Amino acid sequence: MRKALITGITGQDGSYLAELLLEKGYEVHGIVRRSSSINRARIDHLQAFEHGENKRLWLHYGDLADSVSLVKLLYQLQPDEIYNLAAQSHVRVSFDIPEYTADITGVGAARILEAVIESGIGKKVRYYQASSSEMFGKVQAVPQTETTPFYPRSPYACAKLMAHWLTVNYRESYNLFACSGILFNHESPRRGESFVTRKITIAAARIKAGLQKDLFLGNIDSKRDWGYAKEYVEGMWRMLQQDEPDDYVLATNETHTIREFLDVAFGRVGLDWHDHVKFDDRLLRPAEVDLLIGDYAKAQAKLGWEPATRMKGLAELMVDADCAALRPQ
Ligand code: NAP
Ligand code: G4F
Repeated sequence: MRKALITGITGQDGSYLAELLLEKGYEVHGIVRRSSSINRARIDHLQAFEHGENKRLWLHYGDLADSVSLVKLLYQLQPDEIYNLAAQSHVRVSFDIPEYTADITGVGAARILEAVIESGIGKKVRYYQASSSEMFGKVQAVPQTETTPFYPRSPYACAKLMAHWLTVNYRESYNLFACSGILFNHESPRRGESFVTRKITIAAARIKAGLQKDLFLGNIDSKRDWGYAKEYVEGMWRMLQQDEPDDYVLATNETHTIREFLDVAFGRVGLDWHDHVKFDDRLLRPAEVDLLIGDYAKAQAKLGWEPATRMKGLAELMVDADCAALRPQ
């Protein structure tokens, strides 16, 4: 039975990836942070795998800030695959806590890569790094590919760039099977509530239900390449099943403004967003990423991966899920 370790298992992607790996018969281990309240809603439905004779899911306390716990865990578990998904993942927040973001999102990758070497599992393990289209920032080419130069526009993107290059560096220095997935925005009903898509779909559902009147947003002119998270975790897994480690873009090759997302989301519940959306300049960023659109040709050719869900279908399924969550059970 193959064994995988996921950092960030309680997050959007971690939960879908855990599901996928359990379906594929893996033994799955996840690192969770201690918090004052239990924070496992996204993986609660996997509890059946945590108990009984067929136990295949283990959660371990740990933190990307704590090197020793990482070395100990890797040494004890000897995983076949590691997916490093943990991060302070919010771009706007990274301007408020740049040092913390650099420590977890950037140096955190150094800690886990070094733990791979120190624990002696470097020869057999396969490592996935959750890199980001934010690294393209002020884009130097349209669409963006694996060879497009990076131009980060936030502390988050700078930290991700560090983690990306560390992944390449450890691959070249230690012959590690290490892949960097440069993923464009991917969303789902499990997306964190403070990211723009989910903020919009929750608001559309609540306004329709009469529970909320207005929605405050910042810059709604930026363009994003939005795909469906459930499909993107399949791409992560495929990267680690190749003969050689490499870096891949996962994207939809479509871009849309937030205004367009608003059209679909509010349209789904028969509302006009112009009647509800208000501008709040506190939601603007010191530097913005205006346009992202990814070319996934390499992933398609080498991994046989392609996205099935585009922005319209994605926005609709998210609104439907948020409406359903408001109905009495
Ligand atoms: P997410 O929902 O914000 O999940 C982040 C995960 O990291 C959570 O499980 C969180 O734990 C964990 N975490 C945060 N700080 C940690 C620490 N110090 N030690 C251990 N764990 C920590 O993010 P996501 O959307 O699933 O994204 C997964 C990864 O892909 C992230 O690295 C993100 O930056 C990257 N990425 C995301 C996208 C996207 O569009 N979603 C695109 C490109 C790259 P808690 O639950 O305890 O907070
Ligand atoms: O939803 P967002 O916060 O996502 P952003 O900044 O693109 O970052 C996400 O995708 C990255 C991949 O490119 C990931 F690496 C990263 O971890 C994260 O998952 O913002 C999208 C756009 C921005 O232009 C922002 O300025 O929406 C704009 N926006 C307008 N009003 C808002 C809001 N964003 C948020 N979060 N909240 C608003 O009220």
